[in-house]
Amino acid sequence: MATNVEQAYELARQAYAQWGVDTDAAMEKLASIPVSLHCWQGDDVGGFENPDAGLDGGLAVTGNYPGKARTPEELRTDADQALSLIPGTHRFNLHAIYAETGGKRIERNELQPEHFAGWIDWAKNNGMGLDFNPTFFSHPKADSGLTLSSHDEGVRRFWVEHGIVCRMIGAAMGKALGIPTVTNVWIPDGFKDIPIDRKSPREILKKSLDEIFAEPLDPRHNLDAVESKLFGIGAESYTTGSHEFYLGYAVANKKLLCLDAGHYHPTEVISDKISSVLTFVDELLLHVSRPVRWDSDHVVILDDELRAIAQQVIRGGYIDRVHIGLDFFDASINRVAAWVIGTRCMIKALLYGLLEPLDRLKAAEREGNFTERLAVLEELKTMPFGAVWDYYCFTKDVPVGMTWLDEVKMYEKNVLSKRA
Ligand code: RNT
Ligand code: ZN
Repeated sequence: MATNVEQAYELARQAYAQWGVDTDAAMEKLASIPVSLHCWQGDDVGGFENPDAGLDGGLAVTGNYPGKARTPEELRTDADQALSLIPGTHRFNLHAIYAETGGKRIERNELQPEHFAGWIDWAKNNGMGLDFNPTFFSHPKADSGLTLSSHDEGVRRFWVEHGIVCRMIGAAMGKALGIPTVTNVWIPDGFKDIPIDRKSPREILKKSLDEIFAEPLDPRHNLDAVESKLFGIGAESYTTGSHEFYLGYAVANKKLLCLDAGHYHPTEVISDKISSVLTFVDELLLHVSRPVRWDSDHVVILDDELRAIAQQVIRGGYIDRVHIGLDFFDASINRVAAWVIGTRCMIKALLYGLLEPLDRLKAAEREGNFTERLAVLEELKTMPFGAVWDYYCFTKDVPVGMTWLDEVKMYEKNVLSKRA
């Protein structure tokens, strides 16, 4: 006896087939697209370097939902719980402050691959790739607000060394796992008030990046990305690493550009930037986030922009050139649920994009038939997309529909609530 999910899927399959869309092929493609889950949703960007260090760098996590992970083991267990509720095989994105140093204080410019051995083993057991980020914030040497763009040579050098060791760690991860790690540089550098000199911090940043990237690394192990930003809290007037700065840097130096959905003016969207940037850079990293009025890093939901991002990746045939990562942190709700909701939404958006009758839409547009283009796009919105999504979850052995929340609630009762 076919289950309801299977029956609903069969009807949906037929409905999409009438549009010339092969739902089975779409699901097969979907299963090949990894989404990189960011470790920092699990503990409010805390890390394990110093439990008392507050978050800074212009970032803010609000909320104090109980049960946040306090150790690497807890964070991995929480991530395992989330991953068990997300269809497909994905990736995990770490920050340098998530190093495991066995209680010893290891300065950030002295971190080694061995400090991430626990993560590498865990990723290997899960069949997942890892991504990585040097941490240029929540550290006394970042207190001035400037790191790689600092005029203070001691400070600058420290952070250059941090960038260098992090690339080596990224490459070690990629080598151990047999799949490249994307190591992404984001720095908080900027000024609260209007600077006199907008020029020299950028010249210094360029020099620092050149030093960090001086050693060529095998792209089968490590890929370098650079992430721009418009502003941060306390750095509202100037950001050294602006969009133009890093776009130029990525083009000139063959680096990946990271587009974070929250890092532009409120009416700018990264869905429109993907095809522009990919005309000039080989590969992109996405930090899929949800800015609400500012770079608030809300949990990703299935909104218009999320679908537009996925559509652009798929319509452009860019799946092999775009690394999809998530970047949000909400401490006001169950953190495991936040991962599950955001990641499932990202996957849903990709599926939605894969279920478009692309040839027909492209043809209509080329013929100037904008009536048909609009009509088709609107009809698609009420197609039985949910039945395909449910069936995808069913075939991937993860909960269909809301039942995943029951598992999170149980996990909260049995595990999270016991963390004092
Ligand atoms: C900050 C950037 C950056 C961070 C993470 C923690 O605005 O988006 O990607 O969110 O590195
Ligand atoms: Zn980001």
